[in-house]
Formats: sequence, structure tokens, C-alpha cells
Amino acid sequence: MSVAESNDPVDASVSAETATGELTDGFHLLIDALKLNDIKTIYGVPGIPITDLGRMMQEEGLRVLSFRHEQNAGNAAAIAGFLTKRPGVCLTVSAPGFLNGLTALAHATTNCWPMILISGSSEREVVDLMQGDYEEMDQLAIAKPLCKAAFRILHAQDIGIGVARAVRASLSGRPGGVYLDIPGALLGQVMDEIEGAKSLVKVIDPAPAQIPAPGAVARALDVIKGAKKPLIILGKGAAYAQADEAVRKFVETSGIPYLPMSMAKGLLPDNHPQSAGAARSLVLKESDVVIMVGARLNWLLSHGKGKSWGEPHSTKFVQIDIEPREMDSNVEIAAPLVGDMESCLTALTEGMAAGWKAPPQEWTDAVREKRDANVARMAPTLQNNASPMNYAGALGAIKRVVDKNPETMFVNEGANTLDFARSMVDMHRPRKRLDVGTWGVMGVGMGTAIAAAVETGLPVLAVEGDSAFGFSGMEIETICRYNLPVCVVVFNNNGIYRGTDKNRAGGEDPAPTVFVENARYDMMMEAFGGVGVHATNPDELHRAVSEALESGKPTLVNAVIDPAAGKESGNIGSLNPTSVVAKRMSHHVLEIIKQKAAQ
Ligand code: ADP
Ligand code: TZD
Ligand code: MG
Repeated sequence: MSVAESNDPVDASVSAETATGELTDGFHLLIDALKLNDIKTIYGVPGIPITDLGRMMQEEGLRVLSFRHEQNAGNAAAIAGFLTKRPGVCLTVSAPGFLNGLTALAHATTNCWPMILISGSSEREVVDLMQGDYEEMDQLAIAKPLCKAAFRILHAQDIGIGVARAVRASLSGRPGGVYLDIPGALLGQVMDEIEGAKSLVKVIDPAPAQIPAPGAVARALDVIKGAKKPLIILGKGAAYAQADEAVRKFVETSGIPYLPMSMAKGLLPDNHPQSAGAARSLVLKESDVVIMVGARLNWLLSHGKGKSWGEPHSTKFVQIDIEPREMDSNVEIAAPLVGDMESCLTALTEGMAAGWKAPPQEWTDAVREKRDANVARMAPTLQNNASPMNYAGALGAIKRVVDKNPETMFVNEGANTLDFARSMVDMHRPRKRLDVGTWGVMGVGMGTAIAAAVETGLPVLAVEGDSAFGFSGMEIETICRYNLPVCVVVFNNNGIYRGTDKNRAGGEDPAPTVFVENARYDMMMEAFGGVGVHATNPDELHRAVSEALESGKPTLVNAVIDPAAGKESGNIGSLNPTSVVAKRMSHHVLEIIKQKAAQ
């Protein structure tokens, strides 16, 4: 189409010197803007008004992965952000599609991962007058409190700046989720193609090094030097930062035991001599100085206080974080070190170089002994060949496969399936363990597995509770459609936590935590042309998973787990509120309720 053929008002902006007479449109400007900013993959679900956008994206060389539900596409984009240090992009349709994707955007923000949710939206004029447009919703307003930043682009000539703002906002400082609202009408807007190309913006240095203040480094070193029982806690912020060598140097130069948070496992191999992973309770309780390295003192660390920190014993904290406001969020931070991971760790390591004294041997020996004792105690349970399987037997088989294939991307969700796997399956390389993150979300599994395969090209092993799997299980069709090297293992214990609960009223309905008995999840995979395996003991499980990783064929292993093996809520049962009502309410109470009902 040429300028002459179009009567869009935007054409008025075309300047005489540059106009070629050829036009571009919102669709192509958006695609060009994303490509210019190194976006290579789009995770989404098509529909009005973005169906053609997806087609054109594919035509223009972007990889477009179409999902069965936006939440899974969003979870894929979120983890792509974590893995690549670039924003993962999710593309959704208006209102319901947008809302489905929003959960994942909030999840990305909560986890400090860069992600952009691009959603089509309905006619602005109609939405704002609330006149009932197709999929009407004021999406920008709804997204705002759930992400780091939210933008709407109304004019084709602003697409370049709009995308640049989204990319920079997602990556700069503490990374997070960004919402980008694309009213359908924008995609059809036209402008001169040369002017359009000029309007695009390549984001330069979106996450610049942030050097910590020298005084803050000296303060941190002083605190560390004064420690008798120091501990390093590595968090997923350190994994995200891809400062792997700086992490290793800091830990090894310091000689301090370290505890990896779930997704920081493998930053140093779990069998590293300084790992205190298997002595968690001891090191949290006993340590006097803790160096937080890209980890927050949130619920996962009992907020840095209370019984698990050895109350009344008081711990001094040093904290490295790119987000200044994280400091003192739960307890006082004696030495805040604000800056980017690599710069902070390098500064600390350099500060240690001159005559650094290793921590007291009494402490490091105590940690090592406790760890070795716990590992030795666990070892035989990981070898048990019980059928139906218990968690240790099944995870022993999984552990042996992962030890042999350390490059495997390991995805994990569930309650018992998550908590036992975290402690029983060692990670050997950085950013291999991908799980439920800060919120403990069920349903991240298949989206995560798909993005892990797509972004790394490596084989993926997803170990899933049967409940957890159900949240995103339909995406096994997506796995088969794109022929991704993903092996899903469903730990099938017939339910949430356990499969043995009974209906307390004695009625026909099963208890709320119980599923269909002896379901065959493997047959779901077969329905889409993948490989399904039914495994009833650890040997069968080991064989099935080894073969799947070897062949790279989409596989689902239905691993039969003893329905009585799990604990309520896995490791976090203590977070459940308890009822004080020992028996049914008194006669008087029931009488009052009856009278109210009769009114
Ligand atoms: P975990 O759950 O493993 O304890 P969190 O998600 O709670 O980890 O904490 C990660 C922290 O890392 C966040 O506070 C975030 O601001 C921080 N962070 C992320 N990227 C960087 C970086 N490049 N440099 C320093 N800190 C970072
Ligand atoms: N919904 C969402 C989105 N996230 C959640 N965490 C929950 C519900 C609650 N929940 C858990 O915290 S774990 C879990 C649920 C439903 C499932 C546990 O069952 P599972 O694992 O089968 O996945 P195990 O091995 O049976 O414990
Ligand atoms: Mg289960």
C-alpha cells in the first residue's frame, strides 16, 4: 500500500525528504522493534486481535510457540527471562487471554525475572466509555499493580519507544514483569516505512554494572572478618546474574560454608566441599554472620528471625542486592551492599585477597560433619527398590540419571515431590533447577519445561506431582507438536500430598485432596504421539527416564508412588492454620444459625 491509498491520520507525519511512498504498519513495526532488541521467541495463544501478528512474526523469523493456555505460555516467558537475562515475551488476546497471562507476569515480577506480556486489547474509545466491546477490559489499569511497569502504545510512531521502555523496564535494576498494551487498532495503523524504521529504538546497556560504594564493601568485609560462624546464602538472584565465576571465587576465597536456595542449587556443584545444603538446620541456627547473595529474607528463610535462626541468638547480616529497598525488609542488615552481583562479589573477593583468614576450623568441621552424616543417612533410602515407590526410592532413580546427565534441565513442582526432590537430587551446573519460585506456584511445570528446551536446546526432565502436573498438563500436546526433548515424570500418588484422605462426612464424594485412583497419565502422552511409560519401581523409572533423555523423544512416565508416602503440604505443613474447634458447634450456636436461616 502507498501513502496515497491510505487515509490514516498518522500519514500526516510523513516528512517530504524521507518518504518513499511505501508504508509499514503497526504489525511490522512491532515485529521490527522486538527483533531489534534481540527478542527471538514469542510464547503465546492466538486470537483477536493478534492472530495475524503471530503469523507475521513467524514469517519474519521469530520463533512463535503457540500454547494451549496463556498461563503456560506466560510461565514459559517468565523462565526464559530467568535463563537468558533477556525479557521473555508472552503474547495474548484481550481480556480473558490477558488475565490468563497476567498470573505469570505477576509470578515473574515476584521472582525478579524479566518478562514482557504483550496483550492485544479492544477499541479504546469503546472500552473507556464501558460500552461493552468484544472482550472489553481496561487492561492497563488491571496490570499496573501486578507488574513492575505497564505501558500502552496508541500510535504507530511510538512503537519503537514503547518496546524500548518495556525492554529497559524489565531488565534494569531489579528485573521484573512489564505489561505492554497493544490496542488492536494500533496494529493496522500505517506510516512511511523509512520514518517507521527511524522510529525504532535499540536499548543500549539496559542493566549496566552498578559498582558498590567502597565504604559499603569495607563495612561488609569488617563484619565478615568478625565472624566466628559465617555462612553464605546463595539465592536465585545470583543464578540469574550469570556471575558464576565471581560466585565461585568469592565462596572459595572466603572458605565460608554456603547454603544454596532452591534455584541457586548447582551454581556450585551440590557436592562442593563447602556446601552446607545437607546441614541447613544447623547452619541457620548456629551462624553468627550471614552473607545474603541474591536471596531475600522472606518466608523461605523464616524472615531472618525466629526459631529456625536459633532465637535468642542474633545473626548479623551482610546483603548483596541490586534493589536498595530490599535492605532491612525483615531484619536489620548490618552491612548492605547495593550493586550488581558480579561487581559486589568481585569487590568482596578482592578485599579478601590480602591476608584473608579462613573461618575457624571448628565451625567448618562441624558443618562438614553434620552434612556428611545427613548425606550418609539418606544414601541407603535413595537405593530402596520398594513398589509402589516411596519418594526416596523414586528420587534415588532420578538422582542417578541426573548425576550421569548433569546438563539436563531439571524442572520440579508439587509438594512432597518438590521438597524431597530439592534435597535428594543434586544439581551440578548453574541454572539447571527450575521450580515453583517464591510463591510456590503449582502449574509452572509444562511452560517451564517447554521454555527450558527451547531456550537451551538441552534435554529437559520435569519431575511433577500429579496435582502440580494437572495445572498445565494439556501442554504435553505442545511438547509433542514442537517435538521437544522433554521427559515428564508424574509422581502419581493419587492426590494432593497423599491419596488416602477420606471424606469426613462419609459421603460418596472423595476427599478434596484425592484424585481418581491409579490414573494412567502416560496414556495422555500417547494420545499426542509421544512415548508413555508406566513405571512401578525405581528400576523401571530409571530405565524409562534414561531412555527418554537419550532419545530426546517427548515422554511421560507415570511413576506409581505409594499414596500414603507423602506428608501434608510437604515440608511446609506448619504454615497451615489450625482449627481450634475440636468438636461440632454447641447446641446454642446451631440454634442461632437455624433461626437466621429461617428469616
Ligand atoms: P531466593 O528465592 O533464591 O532466595 P530471591 O528471589 O528471594 O532468591 O532473591 C533474589 C534477589 O536477587 C532479589 O532481591 C533481586 O533484587 C536480586 N538480584 C537479581 N538480580 C541481581 C543482580 N544482577 N545483582 C544483584 N542482585 C540481584
Ligand atoms: N494452586 C496454586 C496455583 N499453587 C499452589 N501452591 C496451590 C494451589 C496449593 N498446592 C500446593 O502448595 S502443593 C499442591 C497444591 C494444590 C499440590 C501437591 O500435590 P502434588 O504433590 O500431587 O503436586 P505431592 O507429591 O502429592 O505432594
Ligand atoms: Mg500427588
